[in-house]
Amino acid sequence: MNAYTGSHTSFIPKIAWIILSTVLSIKNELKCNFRVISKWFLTAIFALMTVFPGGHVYAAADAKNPGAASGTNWTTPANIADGVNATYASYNNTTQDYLKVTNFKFSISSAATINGITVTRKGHGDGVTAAKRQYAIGLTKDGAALAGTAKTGVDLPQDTDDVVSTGTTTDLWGTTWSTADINSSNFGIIFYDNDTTSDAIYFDSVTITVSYTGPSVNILEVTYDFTSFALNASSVAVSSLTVTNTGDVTETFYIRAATNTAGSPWTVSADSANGFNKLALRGGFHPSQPGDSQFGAEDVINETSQVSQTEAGGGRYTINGDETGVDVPAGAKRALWLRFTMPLETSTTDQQQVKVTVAAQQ
Ligand SMILES: [Ca+2]
Ligand SMILES: [Ca+2]
Ligand SMILES: [Ca+2]
Repeated sequence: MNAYTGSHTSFIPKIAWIILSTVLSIKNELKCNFRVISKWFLTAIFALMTVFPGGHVYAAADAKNPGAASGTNWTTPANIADGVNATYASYNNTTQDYLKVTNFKFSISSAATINGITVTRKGHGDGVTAAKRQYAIGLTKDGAALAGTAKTGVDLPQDTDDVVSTGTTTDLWGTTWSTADINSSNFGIIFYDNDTTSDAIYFDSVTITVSYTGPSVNILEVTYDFTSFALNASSVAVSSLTVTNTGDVTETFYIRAATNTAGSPWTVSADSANGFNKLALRGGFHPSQPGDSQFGAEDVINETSQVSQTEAGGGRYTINGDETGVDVPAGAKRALWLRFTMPLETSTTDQQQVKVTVAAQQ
């Protein structure tokens, strides 16, 4: 087995996805045959908090040996933290003394929310029955006492190691965790014998996985409306949407859009071409209002969440690189400008809404 002894892994859904949705209301007024004059209004902002379950949940892994392991009546307790395969912290006693494994050196952003903790251990027992090989496991905040609820009756295999995880990405072990708790050198694991038999139990290594959702982004509420314009016409917003990184770490913004009217026949073009019942939307971060022609084809906002780029990196969602949604410092604001192109033709004169969503990735 090549597992790290006493190492830890911080395997993290690292993205704080706070979704900020701007609703563009589009009011169509039938003026003459085959021609629709439209107004679109930016009327409201909705702030929704969502964790994307799919392609935009990022994971990071970090593996280090913990700095400490100790336990009364445990034999060579530090062997669970030595990074050496098949060296064991073992216990062969009739009491339930703690093996305390700490100093995992997590450094999770203080803006994050801790969602779950998983412990993965490698070990075995000598006992000839399953009950004689069982142990209990819990977490500690102070390096000495259990925090929350220990899990008892966890099995070890006989004679030969296996690697087993306890806890889940949403299991908080019966208590709450601040990032300071997790980042503390006293955060760690407590093992103890599950019963009063003296059959030896052995632990070679252990890892901790902390799952969290991280820092936030916010969009400031603005209200504005646009002058009327016709089918197949384009218009650039007269004012910008302010997107603020309200987290405490550097973030990069993602943008997507979708029609937001129930039963709408309209769709958002995947590229920059409008069509029948198909609108086109582009966006760009810039300090001042861009001209219509300054939006490039790469600036299209469609139903797929796409990452901001630098000008050199492709130019998506930037006008000329003066302002971008890339590596936005904590607390910084960016001005997002939208360019809307009406469908070529439409089968509806009902008011339509388009929702623009901005998300952030650490
Ligand atoms: Ca070891
Ligand atoms: Ca026992
Ligand atoms: Ca661009």
